[in-house]
Parts: sequence; structure tokens; C-alpha cells
Amino acid sequence: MLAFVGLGSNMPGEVASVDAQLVRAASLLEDSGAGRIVEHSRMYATPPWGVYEQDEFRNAVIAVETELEPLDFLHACQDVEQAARRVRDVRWGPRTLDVDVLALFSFLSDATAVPITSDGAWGEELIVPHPYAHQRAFVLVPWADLELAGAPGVTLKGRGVHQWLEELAAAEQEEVAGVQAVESAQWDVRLSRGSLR
Ligand code: A4P
Ligand code: MG
Repeated sequence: MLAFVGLGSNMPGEVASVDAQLVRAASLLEDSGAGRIVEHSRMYATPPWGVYEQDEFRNAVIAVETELEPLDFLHACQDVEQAARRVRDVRWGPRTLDVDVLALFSFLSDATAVPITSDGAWGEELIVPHPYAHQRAFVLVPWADLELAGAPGVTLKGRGVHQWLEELAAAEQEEVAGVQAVESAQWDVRLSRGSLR
């Protein structure tokens, strides 16, 4: 199964920076045995969405190849959130780490991706594709960095990542322009070979 995972943070918590939260999250997810990171976006600085009176976020998207079942994969992501001693008092408010399962795909023998949709199978616990993923610049812009975002069959709600991004950019030009790639030495070095090891 191929999983696209969104990482977000706007509180450093016990590590040096919000960037470091995302680096640690990606490392932990791989080290936990949940799967292998096959591709990663750049690191982005993003204005807060939902609740505006909070610090800017760092966001990134990774693609993970996993043998786990969908719910077990979600739990692995939640374990990584817990490891960041995630604090979250307010919905959409400040947090040390958010690890969202954006979308899941299985593969046909000709390497075409087939979207896995929850259709209520896991109730509220796991909804895929993530209900807001296609509407958020802080998700779509990093996601569009990935080659796999344009792979055959990689669609959410019937459209490709680039297509959703184009639509959002037409409607919310400022929101999309506000999402800016930033230098993040650790992120680039540790993920540069598509793997953390
Ligand atoms: N859940 C259901 N489906 C999923 C899924 N696909 N992935 C359930 C992850 N979790 C899923 O999640 C609440 C419940 O959703 C969990 O019990 C899980 O089983 P949560 O992470 O505890 O709650 P949350 O993250 O506070 O709420 P929500 O609605 O998921 O918030 P978002 O959508 O994650 O938004 N601005 C910027 N710039 N960058 C950000 O990263 N993030 C947020 C949080 C707000 N503003 C932001 C950012
Ligand atoms: Mg979340």
C-alpha cells in the first residue's frame, strides 16, 4: 500500500525547532517499522489555517510504502504524534505535531494506483482521503512536489493533486502563494536518498 502522509507543526515542544519536529516524525515513522519513505516534499513555511492567532507552521508531505493495514498504519502515525508529546488544546490550534493520513492507494499489477476510500468502513477513526486534504494549500503545495503525486491513478475524489491545486490557486491565490518552500538543512540531508538510513 502507498500512503501519502502530511506532517505539520507549529510548536517546537522539547526539540530545537518546528523543522526538527518534522524530521523526527519522519525518522520515527520509518524506524517504527511502519513503512519506507519513498519520496518527500520540500519543507514549507505556511500561514496558520483555521485558527489564525497562532504561529506559522512548517508542513511537508511524505510518501510511504507500507505493508500495514490502513487502521494499523493510522495507529503508527498516532504513535509518532504521541512521541512528540503532542499537545493540542484547540481544534485547528497550535500543536507540536500533526501526522495526517492524506490518502491511501493499492496497486494493480501494471503499477496503476487504485485509491482506497474508507466509505465509512472505519467510522470517524479513519476517513480517507482526508476530508480536507484537497482544499488546503499547506497540503496540496508540498504534495505536488512529489513525482508520485502525478502517478497514474493517484486521485482523490476523482481528481489529481495538481488539478486540485490549480483549482485552489484560482480561487485562493493568496493562500497558495503564502505557502513557501524553506531551507531546512536537517530535512534535506536526512531524507536526501529517499530514506532516512
Ligand atoms: N481521523 C480520521 N481520519 C483521519 C486521517 N485520514 N488522518 C481521526 C488522521 N486522522 C484521522 O484528529 C482527530 C481524529 O481524526 C483522530 O481521532 C483520528 O482518528 P486529530 O489529529 O486529533 O485532530 P486535529 O488534527 O486537531 O483535527 P483535524 O480536524 O484533523 O485538524 P487538521 O485538519 O489536522 O488541522 N495550518 C497550517 N498552516 N498547517 C497545518 O498543518 N493544521 C491544522 C490542523 C490547522 N491549521 C494548520 C495546520
Ligand atoms: Mg490531524
